[in-house]
Amino acid sequence: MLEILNSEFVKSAVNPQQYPATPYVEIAFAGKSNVGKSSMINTLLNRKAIAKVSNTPGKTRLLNFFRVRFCQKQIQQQGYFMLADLPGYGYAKVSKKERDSWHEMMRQYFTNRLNLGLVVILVDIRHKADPKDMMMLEMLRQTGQSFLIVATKADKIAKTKRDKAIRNIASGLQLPASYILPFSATKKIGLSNLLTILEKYLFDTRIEL
Ligand SMILES: Nc1nc2c(ncn2[C@@H]2O[C@H](COP(=O)(O)OP(=O)(O)OP(=O)(O)O)[C@@H](O)[C@H]2O)c(=O)[nH]1
Ligand SMILES: [Mg+2]
Repeated sequence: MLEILNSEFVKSAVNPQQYPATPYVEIAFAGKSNVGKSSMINTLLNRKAIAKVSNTPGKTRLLNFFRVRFCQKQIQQQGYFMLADLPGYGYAKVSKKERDSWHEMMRQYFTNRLNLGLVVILVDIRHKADPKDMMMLEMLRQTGQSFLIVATKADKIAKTKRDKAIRNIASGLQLPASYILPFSATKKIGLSNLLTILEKYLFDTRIEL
């Protein structure tokens, strides 16, 4: 079992020159504004507010980097990974100029962040696949990037409706339903599954411990 020991905010950045230099593999969280990226990071890291949560969509406009120390209990190994909270997309009220600069920021991140390992894409479990999420997936596929889809706010629909919601999202994104993990930051639904996936990822990619 993967256990998060502690985590610290490292810095915010826009340009590749500002990204923190690090030997550790990075896991990035991306998704539409307000989908729950920062909330999910706080839940994963077991912190109340290391990532800023807001009711105002589009609050996170920068790339925010964190360093996380973890432990794998059975084998008693400790290590670090980096975590990036990426700025949300799809918020209607931003100007074209802001949208273009977001796009450029993402393009640069995906092409220049050499330690980037896994991208977690968040979608709202209540909504069907959105063209902006498809665009994001396309950007990742073009660069051969590994990704995982998490359907957030699972507490907002009845448990009996979860499987169907996941299947709908999966067919919209043209992915198998097994690629999509239901999650809730408030009720901690899916947290242990997420930790298991991250553990498998971190150990399979043989990061330096
Ligand atoms: N019920 C419920 N609400 C959630 C959950 N996750 C996030 N929220 C709420 O959704 C709103 C947005 O959450 P954030 O975590 O700030 O979303 P974000 O994706 O980081 O948003 P931006 O930084 O603006 O892109 C907040 O009001 C959260 O409290 C969840 O799992 N369940
Ligand atoms: Mg945020």
